[in-house]
Amino acid sequence: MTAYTDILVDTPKPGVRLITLNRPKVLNALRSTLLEELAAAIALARDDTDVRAVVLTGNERAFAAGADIAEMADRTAVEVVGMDRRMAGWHTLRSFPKPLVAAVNGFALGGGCELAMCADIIVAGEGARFGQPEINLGLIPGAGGTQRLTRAVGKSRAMKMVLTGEAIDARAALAAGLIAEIVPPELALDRALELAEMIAAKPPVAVRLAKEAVLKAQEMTLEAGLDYERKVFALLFATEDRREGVQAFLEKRKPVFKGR
Ligand code: DAK
Repeated sequence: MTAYTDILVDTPKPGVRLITLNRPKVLNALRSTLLEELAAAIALARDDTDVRAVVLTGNERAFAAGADIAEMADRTAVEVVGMDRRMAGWHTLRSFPKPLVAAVNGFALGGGCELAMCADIIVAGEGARFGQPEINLGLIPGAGGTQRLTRAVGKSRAMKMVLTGEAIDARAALAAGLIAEIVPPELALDRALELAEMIAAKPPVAVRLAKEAVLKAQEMTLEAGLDYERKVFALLFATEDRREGVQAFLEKRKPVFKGR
């Protein structure tokens, strides 16, 4: 397995890859090395047919407190415009085709909140805090915060977070639809792994297309989205796993999915 300095990579359950951000002393600040390692690990998970779902987590104090402010301090605008590798890393995360579940405890701020929002499902421990405090640094969110957060929680709540820099707690994040569940902090990772394991046991082609279809809902008109869904639905009738799923139901047995 590849050697990393800023992340830990593990396969705790069949089909489930776990990636842990591992810069605890600086609350998992997202320096370039970390983002590059994370993108590399995600790309490996994408290309490994044995990986059916990924869980991304931090530690009990922080999921990630944002970009590494010390690393950013002396950057010029020209350097930021030319950060193609960093942008490519974010793109790898955003376009990951398999289910990504985030287990968030503590701070998910700035780039950390944007990273959590790359996940398909966010499970938060009580005490988690989500925020976009870039305004306090004379910046705005730079990895999708103004766009993803607005789609997730609506204009008014997104405006409040982006313009004031104030974080919201897990309860408010749940009410706003930013996260899927709140659990006691010590159970956040277990619950995320449990969800990932459930998904990993489902037919992978249907899972992939289901993820794609739900994401389309954020980009397409309703009519175009419904049309897209109908075509994908019909396409799945061509898979062996669909036949197996239906057959297993009729025969009152557990299905054995093969990803075909
Ligand atoms: N960067 C670097 N170090 C950080 C950090 C960060 N974002 N956040 C915390 N740390 C470090 C602290 O400096 C401290 O280090 P030592 O002093 O012990 O050496 C250690 O972590 C513990 O932090 P605190 O002592 O501050 O702990 P507290 O509990 O008192 O406060 C806090 C926790 C999370 C409220 C506070 O640390 C804080 O406000 N942190 C900064 C949060 C923040 O402003 N985040 C947004 C950063 S800007 C881009 C895309 C995206 C971005 C940039 C570019 N491109 C595509 C180009 C994203 C930008 C951002 O995220």
